[in-house]
Amino acid sequence: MRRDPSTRTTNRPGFRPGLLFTLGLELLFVISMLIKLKLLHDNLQLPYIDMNATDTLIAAGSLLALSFWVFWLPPRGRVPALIGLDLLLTVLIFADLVYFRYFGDFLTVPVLLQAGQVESLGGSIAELLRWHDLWLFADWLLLIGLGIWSGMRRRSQRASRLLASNGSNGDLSLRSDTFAEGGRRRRLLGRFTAGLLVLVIGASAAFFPIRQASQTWAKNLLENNWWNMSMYNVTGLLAFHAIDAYQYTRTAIGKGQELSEERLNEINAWFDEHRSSRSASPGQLGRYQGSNVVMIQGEAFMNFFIGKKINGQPITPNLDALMNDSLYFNQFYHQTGQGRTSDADLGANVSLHPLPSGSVFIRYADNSFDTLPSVLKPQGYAANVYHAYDGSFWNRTRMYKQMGYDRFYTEKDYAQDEPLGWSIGDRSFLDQSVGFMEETPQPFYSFLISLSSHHPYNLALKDEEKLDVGEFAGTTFGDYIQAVHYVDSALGDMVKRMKQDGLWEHTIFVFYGDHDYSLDEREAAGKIMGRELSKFDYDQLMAQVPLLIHLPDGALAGTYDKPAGQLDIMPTLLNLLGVDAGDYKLMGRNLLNEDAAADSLVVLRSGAFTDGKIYYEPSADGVFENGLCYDLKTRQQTDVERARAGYEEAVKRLGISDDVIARDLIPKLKSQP
Ligand code: GP9
Ligand code: MN
Repeated sequence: MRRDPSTRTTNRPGFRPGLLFTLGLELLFVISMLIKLKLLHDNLQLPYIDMNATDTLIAAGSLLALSFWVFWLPPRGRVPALIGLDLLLTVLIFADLVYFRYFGDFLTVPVLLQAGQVESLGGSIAELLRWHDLWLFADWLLLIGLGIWSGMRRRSQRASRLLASNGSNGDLSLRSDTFAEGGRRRRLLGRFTAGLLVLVIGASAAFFPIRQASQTWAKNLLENNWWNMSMYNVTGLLAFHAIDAYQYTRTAIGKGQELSEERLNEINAWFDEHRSSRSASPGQLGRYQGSNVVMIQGEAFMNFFIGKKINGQPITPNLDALMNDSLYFNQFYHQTGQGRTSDADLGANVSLHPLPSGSVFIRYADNSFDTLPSVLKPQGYAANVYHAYDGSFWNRTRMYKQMGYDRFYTEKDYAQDEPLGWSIGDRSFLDQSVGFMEETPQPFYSFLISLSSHHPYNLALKDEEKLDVGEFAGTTFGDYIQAVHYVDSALGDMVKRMKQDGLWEHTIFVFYGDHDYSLDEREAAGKIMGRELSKFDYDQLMAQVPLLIHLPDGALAGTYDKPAGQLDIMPTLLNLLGVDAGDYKLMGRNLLNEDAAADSLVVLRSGAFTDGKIYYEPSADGVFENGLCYDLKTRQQTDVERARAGYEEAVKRLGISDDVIARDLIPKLKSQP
């Protein structure tokens, strides 16, 4: 039967999710995702980090910015697009939640690409799931309904359109086409403007508060991120992932850029020229082959109070005693940058300089490095790392896996029997760690990172652990002295146990400080040292930490005043253990090299350096001549020209190290003849 044209349905408005409807859907989407983000946040139970109004604004803004394009789609695509986006984000939030329960961290692009880490969740995934996680999927019921409904609407629309076209009349349809054309254009413009508005509003709501934070209390956040959780605290989950993806891409592009042949040759030539500085003196290679190595990195452990007393009481009696049969380097420098503890770790275990900004542990954790554990393992060593704190701090979990350790013992592995400061006290930490070592096959390399002497140093110590710090009582400086005294005592207990348990005589024991104590206390430090300190004295003091090496038979003991730095630890140890450090692309040198002409330059990340005769402090503007050069004998300023050659070499080294890291060069350099 032919239908009367006047009853045709062409101009009857079929179901089209108009802008208002889309806006409603968008609102629903944002609200439901906000609820999920809040659910995730509450599950994380992060101390000190709440989800306040600004965080909610950032999250809502991120959601709008993520979904603005939905407005640009033809009406029938909008419901499926929002459903798809909801599914994707829900999966992301859920994956982050599960990953966090295990690693205390969020998924990042490198983690996803390095499937190994996710795999290691393996069988334990089921244990990481909770029934209440189902709330994250509650809106899917609604979405399924919405999907079915929108599908049905579309089908019935199509059917009526078909019907209408069957009964169309040429003239009329021409006229209505012109009409429709105008309407389509208007709708397109409306769609485009609405999408753009949503994008601008969303991006602004997310961007401005993040920028405000990163310019004030979370300064340099993007470059110098030390913990994904603190980044999350500022950016929220979605912007965190966006920034992570951006940084990953930027790093990958940087890595992918080919270095010129000339630059590669220059870098190779530098490592070749310095080969003998890294190698052992004749007859020395492998003097302690097969010994265990226990290396402790002391938190904020400086050098100026070693061997000193306060009110007649020794501050570090245990280290002082250990010094009698150890090598003590009293002109030893930390070479850290913004990556602080992680940079010291990198210097000692990888023998490369840290970066000018950020932490290598965070930015280049998927590089291929030659590390103390990775070089020792083929020699038959077990290699473990111990730190009784959150494994994700400084991105350690990932970095340590990449560095080749067998196992990373984190706070989860330690009995919380001595709560002190950020974690358990170092006494318990060191003691429990020795317990773990005793179950480890020998020889082993154990790297331990202490924590009790962390800023702000106000430990609730028991009375018998305290020193009488006199005039410094109740000050941060006094608390610091108390804290390092406590750590010294914990070290003493550890050495005692190692001796009792028969480990000591098979072990090279190393202790060094990671970085300065971040206090501007020139006068107080001078009082401990028994002399007034000049500005230069204090600058130099802030750059120095102790290095103590105890050899299994107590040989080579004494105080060494040659300049040295954290990067020198790895080559020194490798040679003692029978691995020629000359074969590896390390930037440090062997401190036991007896060649008098051996290189003596110690370069700090700031560009400051010393060769034992002079000490150069660069100026903030980076102009060589504006830097200050000090004569270490007179301790007075001297002609800056004396520092020129050293300065050029220092700049060269930092540049080489930066290239090696940013271009992930170690494998390439090793493959070159
Ligand atoms: C935390 C610790 C501290 O795990 O290593 O790092 P820091 O703040 O000193 O860099
Ligand atoms: Mn530290």
